[in-house]
Amino acid sequence: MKQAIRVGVTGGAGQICYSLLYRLASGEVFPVDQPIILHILEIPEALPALRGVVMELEDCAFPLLAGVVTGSDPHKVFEDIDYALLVGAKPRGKGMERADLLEQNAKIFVEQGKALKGNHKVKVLVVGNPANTNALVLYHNAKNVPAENIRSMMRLDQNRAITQLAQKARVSVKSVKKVAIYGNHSSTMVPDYDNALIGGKSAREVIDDLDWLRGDFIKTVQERGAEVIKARGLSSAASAANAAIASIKDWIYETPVGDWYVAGVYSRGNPYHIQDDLFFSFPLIGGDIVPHLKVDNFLEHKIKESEEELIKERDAVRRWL
Ligand code: NAX
Repeated sequence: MKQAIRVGVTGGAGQICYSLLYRLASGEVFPVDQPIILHILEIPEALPALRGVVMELEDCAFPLLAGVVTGSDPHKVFEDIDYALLVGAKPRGKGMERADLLEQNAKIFVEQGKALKGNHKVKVLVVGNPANTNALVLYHNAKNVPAENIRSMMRLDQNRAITQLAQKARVSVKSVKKVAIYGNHSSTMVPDYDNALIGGKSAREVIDDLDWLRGDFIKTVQERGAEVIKARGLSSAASAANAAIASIKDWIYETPVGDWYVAGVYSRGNPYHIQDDLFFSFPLIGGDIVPHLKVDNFLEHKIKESEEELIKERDAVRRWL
């Protein structure tokens, strides 16, 4: 039997993990017959609920699940992990200012960064919001974890954009390729209609409705999370877990020819002159940012706005970097 890989997951008793953990344990992510050990971190108050989640994992009798480690101390739970899916975060409470949200989450990601210090092999996907800035805080505190081993999740935004384009063009999602999202995972994110392809042709030409592309398309993708909350009474969980699974697959398998994927990556030396020292979403092939893409002035302006928002977020957590 192959040696098990160790997958750290935080926020194990939360909504996203109620889908994510079972999909990881089912063996759908890693290459065939790869045993996995889950290392699940939760805050002390949520450990009893996590016990229930683990009981259900046991009751699935997943053949590839070789063990489950749980606890509240990241220094112990993260020991020797190969992957870290950092889902747990502090939600925005009633009346909480964005600066407080950034600060409270920064503290979490300082600690988790320190717990990963010196782990050269770990691949870290930050899901918990504000995901891009949490990833930046983590990077600055996880000494010796290479910048290219840390990403923030943007795949849900990409999937949302793919579906919107497919529905508008009345085609299958399979026909929609090269959808990029730039910037922050927030309401300033920028879905790119200029480089997307539908059935191999420019999405802009196929849809032939620039007002829709600049208006409803972008707005729907940016506000989809809030719409799900309105409809379901709870935030996106199954689709977020699905995007986390896809993000790991994007990372470890070859990018299909004729397509790309998106993730928030460390901006140092990027080909688009986005400021250094941010986690910024770009289209990627393999591990590399796709260079030389052109967008119209409308999108370019929006990308600048998202960059400015990330710079402000960085300013708010400066003392944790
Ligand atoms: P829940 O509130 O259901 O679960 C979060 C869990 O994290 C809770 O069980 C909580 O106890 C735990 N937690 C809090 N602090 C922790 C810490 N320091 N260590 C370990 N666990 C901790 O939220 P859920 O719906 O699961 O969403 C999780 C996070 O994902 C949120 O921050 C959410 O905003 C974010 N999202 C990010 C997305 C992205 O595309 N990047 C999309 C989906 C989602 O909104």
